[in-house]
Amino acid sequence: MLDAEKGFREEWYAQPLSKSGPVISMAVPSSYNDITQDKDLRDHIGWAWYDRLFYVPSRWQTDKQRVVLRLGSAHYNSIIYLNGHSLTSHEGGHLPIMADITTKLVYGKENLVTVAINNTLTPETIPQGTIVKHNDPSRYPPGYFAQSYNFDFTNYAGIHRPVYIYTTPQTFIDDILITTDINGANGVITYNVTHGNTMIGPSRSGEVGCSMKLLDNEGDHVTSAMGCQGTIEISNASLWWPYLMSENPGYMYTLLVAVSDADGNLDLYPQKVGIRTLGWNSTTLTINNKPLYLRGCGKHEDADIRGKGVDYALIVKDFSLLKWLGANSFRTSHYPYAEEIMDMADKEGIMIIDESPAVGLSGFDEALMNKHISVMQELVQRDKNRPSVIMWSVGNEPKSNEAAALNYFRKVVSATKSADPSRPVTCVLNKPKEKEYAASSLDVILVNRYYSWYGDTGHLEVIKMQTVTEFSEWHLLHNKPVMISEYGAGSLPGYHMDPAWTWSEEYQAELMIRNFEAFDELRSKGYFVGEMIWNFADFSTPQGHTRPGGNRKGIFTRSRQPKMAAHVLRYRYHNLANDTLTNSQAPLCFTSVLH
Ligand code: GCB
Repeated sequence: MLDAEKGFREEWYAQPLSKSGPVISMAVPSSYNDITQDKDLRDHIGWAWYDRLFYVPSRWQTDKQRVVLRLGSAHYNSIIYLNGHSLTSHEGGHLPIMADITTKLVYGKENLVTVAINNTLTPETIPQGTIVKHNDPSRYPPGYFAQSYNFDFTNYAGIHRPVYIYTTPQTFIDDILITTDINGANGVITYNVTHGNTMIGPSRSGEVGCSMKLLDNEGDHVTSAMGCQGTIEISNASLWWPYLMSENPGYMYTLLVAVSDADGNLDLYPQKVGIRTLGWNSTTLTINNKPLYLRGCGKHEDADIRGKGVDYALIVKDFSLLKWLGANSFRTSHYPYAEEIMDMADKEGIMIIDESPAVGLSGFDEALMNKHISVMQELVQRDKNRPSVIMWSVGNEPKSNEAAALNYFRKVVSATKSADPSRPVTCVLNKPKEKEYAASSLDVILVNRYYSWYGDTGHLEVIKMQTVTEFSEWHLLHNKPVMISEYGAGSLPGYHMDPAWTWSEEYQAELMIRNFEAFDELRSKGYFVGEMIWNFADFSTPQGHTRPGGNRKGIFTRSRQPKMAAHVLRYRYHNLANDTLTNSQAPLCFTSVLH
């Protein structure tokens, strides 16, 4: 029988793990699931242990450096030890974990960091899951259990993002908050810098000062300012525009923040700043006062071998494909993505609907709500300065037909808005609008609909009618902008059937084209603000009889090769981009190609 607590009881963290038993090599960052040939490791539920020895120079101590350990993320529940002592813990994957380790290090020697990670999901975690215990001894071995969860992607586990140890001076920049505005042709940057002090050694922290230098995207000096809070106005500013909405998308200045104290400590941080405004009302989303139409994809952090581990080549490839498609946006379905991905989005002018890990929630009690609010606060804290982030999504497909969802989402949305009043807040819905309790709290209504796939399978001819009716009614009911956040069909690359048949490339492509007819009609009504195909690429899911090798709704294969659908979408998105540039709402003429 499995002894989950053994590592803690035997204090595996007190020495290198290899002294407590056999260890295997593991890549960081990566999910551990698909790295080896071992089925038990792939399907492991419970604690996994990592460790690493690292050398710390004594210079860091003589220079009175503050030292920080930062993990980009670890999934799901992590306990971190340093040199055999408990350092910190964190619940939830997809968001960073940080700890000041200055006084816990041994300088001029090797140090040991140990991380215990547990991927178990329960009704109290976000996302939720259930451990199903099978107690029938005639059918299952003793103690047999399985993890189940209500979402459609593999619960990959491990240290998914880079781990850094970095230093700062003992007086350091703790946080920077940037907001931007436009005043005629001028850009306005408002900044608020907070600083901290480690209190090692004497310090005159009262005498800390801040100074700012603003550089343009070539690195040339634009202007300077003094003070930890302030406003900078830039004449004839270059604005941050989305891809294909300007000749020069993703323009960013660098605010070089300097914090210094009377002891000669100087901390510098080059904060990227994209100047842009967002607006929203009952029909429209705007960026820099121009109406926005989102042409995008739902995505996943997902690849073979690596699972959800950060992979630089894959990040660059995905952005290259997004631009090839003519997409201007994606949703970080169904959890916050790596900061390396968010950096690319800022730089390339790709807009992001930034989603929390709250996928498929139910139950809606106060404890879950408080946890959900903390996750939203952590997410806002991480991504608040990113020009690419144009909307927060508090979750995907909650069971918001439960009456308790009303109060729950009011509070989660309102807490998100207090954390950041500058962006609209949504939640991605799928319940019938007649009995739905989250929508009334949202700024923009995002709905997932799979007409002619999960319902009326094979009847592509009903898509237009059903989609137009559905989305018009959502708008009518809530008087808010609406968009389709998921639609699509599975297809097996190379499988062709004409006339179109489910799972063929033709079916996927024609289903999209029928949807486009509906979207164009909805656009002409003036409140339909975007469309996102499900999904950018095929991705891994739990094994199941409706998931041949995973979810196959990708318009690209898992190895990022285009299916017919990708070419169809590319044609549409580039046309839409031209259409948006000329500000016309006219429907496109592409819809009859496959008829
Ligand atoms: C959905 C979910 C997404 C699934 C998709 C599907 O509504 O939001 O996570 O993968 O449907 O393919 O069924």
